[in-house]
Amino acid sequence: MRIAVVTLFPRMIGEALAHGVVGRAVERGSLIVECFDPREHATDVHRTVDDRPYGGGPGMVLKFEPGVAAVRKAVASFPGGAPRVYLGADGRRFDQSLARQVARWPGLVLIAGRYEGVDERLLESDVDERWSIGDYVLSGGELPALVVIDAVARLIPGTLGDAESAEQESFSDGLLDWPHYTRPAVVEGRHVPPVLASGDHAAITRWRLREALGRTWLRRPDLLERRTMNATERVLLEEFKTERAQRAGRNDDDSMTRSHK
Ligand code: 4FL
Repeated sequence: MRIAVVTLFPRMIGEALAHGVVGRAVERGSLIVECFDPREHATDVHRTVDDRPYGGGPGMVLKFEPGVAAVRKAVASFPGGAPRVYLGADGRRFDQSLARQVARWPGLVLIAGRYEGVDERLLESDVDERWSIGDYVLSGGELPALVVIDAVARLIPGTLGDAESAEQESFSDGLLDWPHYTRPAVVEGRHVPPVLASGDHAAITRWRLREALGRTWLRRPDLLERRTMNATERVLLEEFKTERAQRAGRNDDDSMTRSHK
């Protein structure tokens, strides 16, 4: 897959994609990311890309001409063109289901704006979609573009190893992850759950699914509501709730609560 990024800070993009799982996908060529910098399309001696907003106020606005030139050059770099997506707080929420769709597209142009803004006429004339990664104010669209690229890259064949890819498709889809542990077996009096060292793989699988269901129920009930549980899952979640209630009961009338008062 190939992704073009229109950005005033191309080094931010290149550096961030040079590491880890995504870095290997780039090295291998299964992911190609190319930046298009509006500054290269500035026509004056100062290479001006922004200007003061009409109507006054603080901040600068990305000028139409260098911005549009960069977007059009990015689009032209795809044989059949590509969808143009602007990253902005007013966009459609980018989530895992959108990431799955995008992973099947051959190409994509991501346009990173600046906090102060981009001339609206560029967004009207040269943008197909607006995506937001969440409700917070950032100084630019580069980090959101990187978030989109990372999430999509993990889903294209050849990025993850076979084991990791299989896991992604697994039963725990749509749930929060289960807890993870590594050696040593005890740290500061905290023990690894014994089942994980039992060698009973069926029991380990059940425990992981129970924990994933339980955590999702506790921390992100909205995710559970969007997902239908099968019979096994309903049983495991009930087990989680029962164990949790028993633990809370035990902790009520002894040391835990009183000793900390
Ligand atoms: C983009 C915030 C996407 C959230 C400022 C410029 C943003 C953003 N999702 N804030 N771009």
